[in-house]
This record gives sequence, structure tokens and C-alpha cells, in this order.
Amino acid sequence: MPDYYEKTCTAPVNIAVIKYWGKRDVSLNLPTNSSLSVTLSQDNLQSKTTIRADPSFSKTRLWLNGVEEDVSASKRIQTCIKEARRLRSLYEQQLLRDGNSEVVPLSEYNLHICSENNFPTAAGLASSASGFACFVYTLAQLYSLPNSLSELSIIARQGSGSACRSLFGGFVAWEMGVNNDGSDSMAVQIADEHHWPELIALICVVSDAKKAIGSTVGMQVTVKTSSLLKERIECVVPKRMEEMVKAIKDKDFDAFAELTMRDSNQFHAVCLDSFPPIFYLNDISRAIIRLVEEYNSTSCNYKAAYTFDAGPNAVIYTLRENADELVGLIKRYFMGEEREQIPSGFRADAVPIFE
Ligand code: 2P0
Repeated sequence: MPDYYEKTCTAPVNIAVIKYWGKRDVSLNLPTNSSLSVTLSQDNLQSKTTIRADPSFSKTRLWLNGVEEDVSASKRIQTCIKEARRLRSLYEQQLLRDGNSEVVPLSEYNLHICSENNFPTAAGLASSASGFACFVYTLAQLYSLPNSLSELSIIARQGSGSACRSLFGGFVAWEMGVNNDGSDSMAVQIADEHHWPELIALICVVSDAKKAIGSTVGMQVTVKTSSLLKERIECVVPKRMEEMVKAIKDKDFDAFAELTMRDSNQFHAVCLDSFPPIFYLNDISRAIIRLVEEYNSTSCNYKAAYTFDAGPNAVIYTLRENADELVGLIKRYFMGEEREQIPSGFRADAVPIFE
């Protein structure tokens, strides 16, 4: 028997096209509406976690991007560990009942957890999504849990809502569920990562500063104060979810693009309708919207769709055939000394971009 048990896994970022914003239960991270996202390939943005379980560890410890964090101060981490340990303990009992005599009591060992992102943390680039998805997945691998990814997504959700969607590749819905205990609030895959290879995402890093208002606090302000949120969750999102699933299954970029842009706009409208208002977009974000509008106006079909999360950084979905043209436009108007005036009048600072 080895002295310790260790696993290392990576998990990707997901970018929502139907946004999650609002909780009906804060401690369980139960959302006020379902959401849907695209999981990005892991080439550029990913979280990587190593977890070691060792009977000689005197306590569970956590390092994030090389800096030790206080595990006892993070209720979310503790919840994920507690839930994964509960499943491991059930699994150990099952193995014992099945006659396995050498079951390692991993659920009783303390853990050393080391997690890092290869991109700015907390800058509205979904770092908590890939981080918690990676943490829960790595722990499930270490514990050899037989549970499905949707079942694991229930644990990841309690770490960070959007994390539940990063358990799957491709196109992923987070079904809000109706149960008060969260047992049906989980991620399901709509289509896998091979379904629509022509679709690509360009990430425009407008700012890598930590966001001014965290999502958890921002959502609570919105739930308490925005009347527009009620309209969104009751009348808009349910229909939009159905339309988005159809657009993805049909690989209908026109429908996908319009739904994506409308939903991003409504999410930011709901932020503005909160009191005090929440601002995530800045002048560069708005200039990017203007540029995509101008670009789309050159064709009778949509060629690109912007979306923004809880920060100023843009993600632009487009089809591979348009990617070079679009990257050229963004470089021309946003990057370097030679940048030009955007036709509609905005001038912006440098924007590093990668696919
Ligand atoms: C989303 N966002 O659907 C939306 C769009 C930001 C805007 O999910 O409190 O970090 O950890 O559940 O998941 C960001 O919220 O919030 C988010 P918690 P989370 O991707």
C-alpha cells in the first residue's frame, strides 16, 4: 500500500450564453433561473488541481496559485470536501459489503490541495467555475467515486454555481431544478465538444483587475432590488433556454448569436436595474459591442456575437471562417500603436487577445 494517494486533473472554463444571475437559496447556490454555457477548449484557459490524501497529514490545507489559503475560512471548499467525503464513505461501505477486504479509508484522511489557474483569477473570466469544477472532479477521481458527472455537478454547484457547468465539455445546461434541497439542480450536456467544431470563442482581455463587486454579493443586491429580474426569470429565460438548445442542436449561428447578445445585454440591464446599480462593462467593452455591431452590419447574417460576464472582458463567438477577419479587426481597432478609430467613434486601449 502506498503512503499517500494523489491525483492531478485539469478543468476548462465555461462562458454562459444564457446567464446565471440570482440565487433562490444562497447557501445551496440554487439559482433563480436555468442557464446554458459553452465549455472552452483547455488549450488557453484552465484550472489544474493536485490533491493528496495522506494519513500523516494533521490537517487539510489549500494553496491557490501558490499562496496558502485558510480552508476553515471557506465554507464553500468545506462543503465540497464534506459532500465528496460522504460519497466516498458510502462507496467504502459498499466495497466492504461486496467483500473487498483492503478498502483504504480515504474519506478519513486529511488532504493537501494545490490549485492554479493559467489566467487572471476573479477578473470575470470564470476562474471560480473551472477552479471548483477541477477541485470536485479531482477529489472524485482520488476517491474513485462511481457517481455520474451530473451527480458531481451538484457538489461543484455548491462551491460556485457556474462550476457545475464546467464538469462537461461542449454545450451544457444547468437546470435550475425545483427541489428545495438542490437534488435536481444540476448540469446536463446538451451536445458534446465535437458537435459544432466551426464555432470558436475569442477572448478579449480588457482588464485583468479583480472585479469590483463579486458575483455572489452582486446577485443578492439584484434579487433584493431589481423588478426587471422578475420579468427575466419568469418570462424571458424559460423560452430562451428552449430556443438556445434548438439553435445549438441545429448549429444555427444566426439564432445562437442573437440569443447570446440579447441575453448578455439583459444580464447587464438587470445589473443596472439593481439598486445601487452594478456596472461591469467599461468604455472598451462598449466599444467592442459597437465593433461587433458594425461587423454584423456588413452581412445579412450575424457573423459574430459578443457576451460579457461579471467584468469588462469580452468573449466573441464566431465561426471559424470569420475568425481571421474578426481578429484582424480587433487588432486594427484595439491593439498597438497603429490602432484606428472605430467607425462609430470609440477609441480604446490595447486589448490582448487569444483564441
Ligand atoms: C454565468 N456568472 O452564468 C454568470 C454570468 C457571471 C455572469 O456565474 O456565487 O461565480 O459562486 O455561484 O458562479 C458568476 O457567478 O457565482 C456567474 P457563485 P459564480 O456564468
